[in-house]
Amino acid sequence: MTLSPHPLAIAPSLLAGDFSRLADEIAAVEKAGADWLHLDIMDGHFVPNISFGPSVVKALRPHTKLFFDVHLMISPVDPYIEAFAEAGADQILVHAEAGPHLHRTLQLIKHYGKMAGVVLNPATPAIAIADVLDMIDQVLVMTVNPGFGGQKFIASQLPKIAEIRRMIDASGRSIRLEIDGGINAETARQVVQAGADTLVAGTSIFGAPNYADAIGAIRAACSGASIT
Ligand code: S6P
Ligand code: MG
Repeated sequence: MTLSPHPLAIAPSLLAGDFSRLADEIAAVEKAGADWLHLDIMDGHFVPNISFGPSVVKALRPHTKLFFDVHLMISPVDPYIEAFAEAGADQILVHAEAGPHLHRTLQLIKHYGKMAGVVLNPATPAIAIADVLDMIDQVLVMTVNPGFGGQKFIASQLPKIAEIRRMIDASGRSIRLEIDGGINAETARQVVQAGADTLVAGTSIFGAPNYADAIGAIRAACSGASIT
């Protein structure tokens, strides 16, 4: 197994930010050293919570140059791809569990010129992405059941992360491996050791008194982390 060729990217999840001043929160994490911004879209159907939609993404787009990593927890998802693409998403992530036609959904994301990723819930095996590896830019492994921020990291996902790292390496393609749920300095190191290169963190950044310190702590914990 090899280390990811990608430099570590840290993507604060805006879901844990103060919703009454989202633009300020984005500016603060950008200044604090965030690499990307992760935006969680929930529909109250695919997941038991509702967050915000494309109009909010569009309103936030002019406020930052950060890469918009848009995590769609919605079903059906195809009718909304165009709206999120036009709202300013840079990458659109869809759940393998959200519908029967994942390949078609990924084609649609590519049609709109966006980077595409597949998300796997904790109960979904790695094999679910095997036949779409040739058309994706990222795999996102959930280390909580999606729906709410602030949940406990599910450590049983570590072997799956390592398995997906091997699949990506074998594909020879440039595909990022992102992890989402319960990420803090301690769990960040574990997932990077398993092969991750991109980390979503909500509560551990936006819940911290100093965002730069929180991002720095995650980065420091991962520095030199070697895959075992
Ligand atoms: C999981 C959630 C994730 C978010 C989350 C991470 O329910 O929907 O997709 O990215 O906000 O938050 P935290 O607090 O676990 O880092
Ligand atoms: Mg997310």
